[in-house]
Amino acid sequence: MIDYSLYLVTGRELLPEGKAYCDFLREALEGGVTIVQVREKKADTAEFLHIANESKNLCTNYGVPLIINDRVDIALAVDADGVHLGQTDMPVRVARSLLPPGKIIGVSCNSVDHVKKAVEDGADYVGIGAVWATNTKQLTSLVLGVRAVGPLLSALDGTSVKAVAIGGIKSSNVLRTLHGSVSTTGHRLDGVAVVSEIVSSREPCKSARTLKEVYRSWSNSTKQLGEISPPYTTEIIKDRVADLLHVVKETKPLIHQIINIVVANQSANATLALGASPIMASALEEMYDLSRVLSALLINLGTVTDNESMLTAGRFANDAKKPVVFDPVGVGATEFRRKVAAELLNTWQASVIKGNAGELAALADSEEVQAKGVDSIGVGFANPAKFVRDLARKERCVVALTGAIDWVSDGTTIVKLTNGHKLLGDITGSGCLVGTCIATFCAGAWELAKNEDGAAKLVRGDMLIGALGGILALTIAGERAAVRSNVQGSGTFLPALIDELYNLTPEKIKQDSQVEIVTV
Ligand code: 3NM
Ligand code: MG
Repeated sequence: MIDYSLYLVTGRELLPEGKAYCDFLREALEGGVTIVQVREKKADTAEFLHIANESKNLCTNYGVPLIINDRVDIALAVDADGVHLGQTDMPVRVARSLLPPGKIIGVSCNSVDHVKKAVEDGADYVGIGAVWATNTKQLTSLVLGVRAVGPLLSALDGTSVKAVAIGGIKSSNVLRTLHGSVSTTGHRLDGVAVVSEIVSSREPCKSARTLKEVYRSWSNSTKQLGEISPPYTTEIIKDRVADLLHVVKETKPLIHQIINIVVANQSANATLALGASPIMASALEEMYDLSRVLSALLINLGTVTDNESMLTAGRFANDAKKPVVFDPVGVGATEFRRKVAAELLNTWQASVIKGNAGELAALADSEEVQAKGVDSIGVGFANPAKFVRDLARKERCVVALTGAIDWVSDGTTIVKLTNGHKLLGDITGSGCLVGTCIATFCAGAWELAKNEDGAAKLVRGDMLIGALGGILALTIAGERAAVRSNVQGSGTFLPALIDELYNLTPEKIKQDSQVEIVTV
């Protein structure tokens, strides 16, 4: 059995000034790399052979398999454990016929067709990339992005072919890479392959250790989002949501919101009304400092002018294992918004994605529901329960589909919520207010869980309960506001809504919540 978990690919040109190759490789092996590929793009045959021999000796000392990039003859000459082949290198079948039995053959893949072909041809593993942008290699195809790895892994279902991801993997994104690179069938990566993060490091041993530790805690974690959901009942949901309101009032969490100008004021007021503390900040320079003190981050795509801040804030929040709530307002409206949303979701892991049918259809590339500007048109999805569950599995987070009926799923449990009032649709920004309320309840969930061990998780806290809490708070407040005798229409409804959020109690939530757990 080969351990693919930390796959080092060499690149001598990236060694720090003055670092000898053999010293670097020894330190990397000491740090725990589990398999080594010698990749020499410029060396002539004699030099390649020399480096391969040196590598073979070191790897043998550490009991680590050695793979040779591209050159079957070099692999044979040094009795390496296998070869790695690119799409334009020697075909797998030919390499197999030249190598002794039992040697490893790996293939670089960046499409489902590549993976299918590699399986057919009898490859032992595939390298899927590039998952992130990289300067180490001139790429011949577009960067895949973490969210595109899942379908390639699905193509390995039912086979014994292993998979590693490659391209731009660093200690800062390795957990995001592992968490995001899972197929909807639950197929995960067997490892990560890196060049520069280890080769360019002044301390290759330490760099390798860090990566390996993240892999280890991730692979040991049994509770992966969308795979095992705690056993929820409607009573448990109501109790926990009610508890979260209490936690919010007790802890007054800071909710950092990058939000649009249309709704900024009412969103800040809604946050305060629930007992939390809003900060509406979007300057790039302050994203790091805020990430240290916030309890949840809301990123609302309403007026897309701060994309750099959105990218950066989400990364910092992921680093700190804090909730990131993404509201892709009007994402289907323009090509630009689609592009920005894809870039954001490929960069950080959202904890909750919240949207109306048109927005979520656009994110999921579904033609089933159309949108006009920021509004959804038509009757919605034929099977909304299945839609949210599948999108949650695909995006690896909680998905909340809002509308007359709200649907929420973590990929396993699916919850249907029927609270609400027509007047919520008659004011601007009620959807954005839901996002704000979700971020506030997710902050409560984070406060509850912040001291738990979350090494293998991207976020601490129960984000399903957070999402449900935010929706229930706003829709229950909406119902209560609408029946107030002084509410004449949408103008008087908005301040009444803020009042009802202000006066909301855990008891009211328990009493009014209309929660149903559904199956598909
Ligand atoms: N193959 P770094 S990307 C060797 O996409 C290689 O197949 C890739 O280097 C592929 O870890 C890549 O420094 C370079 O980004 C990866
Ligand atoms: Mg090659």
